[in-house]
Amino acid sequence: MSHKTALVTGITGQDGSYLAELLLEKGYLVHGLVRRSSSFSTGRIDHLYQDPHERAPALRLHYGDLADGSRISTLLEAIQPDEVYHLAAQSHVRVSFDEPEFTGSTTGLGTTRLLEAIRMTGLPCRFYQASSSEMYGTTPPPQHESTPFHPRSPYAAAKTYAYWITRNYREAYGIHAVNGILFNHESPRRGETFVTRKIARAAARIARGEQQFLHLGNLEARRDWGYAPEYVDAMWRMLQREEPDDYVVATGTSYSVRDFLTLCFEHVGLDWERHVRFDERYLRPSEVPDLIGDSSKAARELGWTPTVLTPELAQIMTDAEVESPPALRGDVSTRPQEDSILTAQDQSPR
Ligand code: NAP
Ligand code: F7E
Repeated sequence: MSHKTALVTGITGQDGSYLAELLLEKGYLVHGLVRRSSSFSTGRIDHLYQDPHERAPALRLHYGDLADGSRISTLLEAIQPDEVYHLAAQSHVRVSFDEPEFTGSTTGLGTTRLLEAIRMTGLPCRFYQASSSEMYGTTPPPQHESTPFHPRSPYAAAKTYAYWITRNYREAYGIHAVNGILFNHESPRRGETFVTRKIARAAARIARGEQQFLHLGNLEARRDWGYAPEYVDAMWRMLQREEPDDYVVATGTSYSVRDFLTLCFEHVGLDWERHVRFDERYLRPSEVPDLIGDSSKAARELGWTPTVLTPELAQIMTDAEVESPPALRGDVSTRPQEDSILTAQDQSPR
């Protein structure tokens, strides 16, 4: 068992929740950064909560926001982490076109605020940056660590900046800082407006007769979709290496949105073509057409290989939606969805 201490930003998100589980299993003391909101955002990690009144918990949460550099410094001083996993970001590509400045400040400059806090406090901690395959944009596949970037969204541009500032702090100040260039990874904990979760949930709802149609944008985009719990293991492996370096993490396979629809709908015995409608509001002003990652370096140096490929992933996600208890499903028809918060102005860039 490890006696290390980790700080995880974005602990309430998909990856943060799986990473917290992994680190706790390994015996880490895990500190998580949580931004304050008017309602609790800890649904994905509630099962890990331990009452601090009964014993000193191995998971400890702290309020903090990526916009607040001084708070990040204070927390680092107090926590003295051995490892910092920086996962927090405005992570939705379509939303980044609506909120480019905010995305730049959180997804881009948020990384600088953390790295600068590490530099100023002089802590000898290791740093993981959640870089993204979106940085490759239109550069043809397969994409690997030396493939040139061509970001196609404010999100991707912000991630590309964060990638380079991470490398710069490694080269300039000798900080053990790594970039994990992760291709799409999904799970039943994926945010509800990302396409895989949206499709899996709709397949289950349509099969139950709770919904008739699913509205989607570009069905031709191809993605390399892996399984999130396996990808957080790669993050941990990167920080255990003596020499900091950058790694692509991917399955090496690619499927279109149309393929993913077929996989989920056939799994519940439905023909998706009878239920899917096109909505141009889900198109992006500039799209990323085709991503396939080459993760041979991660296999060679980290001993990491994926076992769950897209067809199995689609089944895992659809089964989770089919089995989800009614109380947890909510009434999505009355909840704000991607479509109900898009305004006429949001469509102007096209
Ligand atoms: P996610 O589910 O959207 O989680 C994002 C996390 O960031 C949430 O905990 C969110 O808090 C937090 N956050 C957002 N803005 C913040 C702020 N201003 N201050 C503090 N915390 C803030 O994302 P994910 O899928 O787990 O991805 C984790 C990271 O990997 C992200 O950086 C993402 O861009 C990157 N990435 C993801 C993928 C993928 O396929 N999933 C691939 C490559 C890279 P709330 O819960 O309060 O919203
Ligand atoms: O879109 C198309 C859409 O939003 C996938 C983030 O985790 O992975 C994620 O970014 C594709 C795109 O993920 C809808 O146009 C069609 O081509 O699920 P997505 P993403 O944009 O690939 C990367 C690696 C990250 O780093 C990001 O943080 O699906 N698509 N119709 C749609 N997408 C959405 N969301 N909704 C639709 O209705």
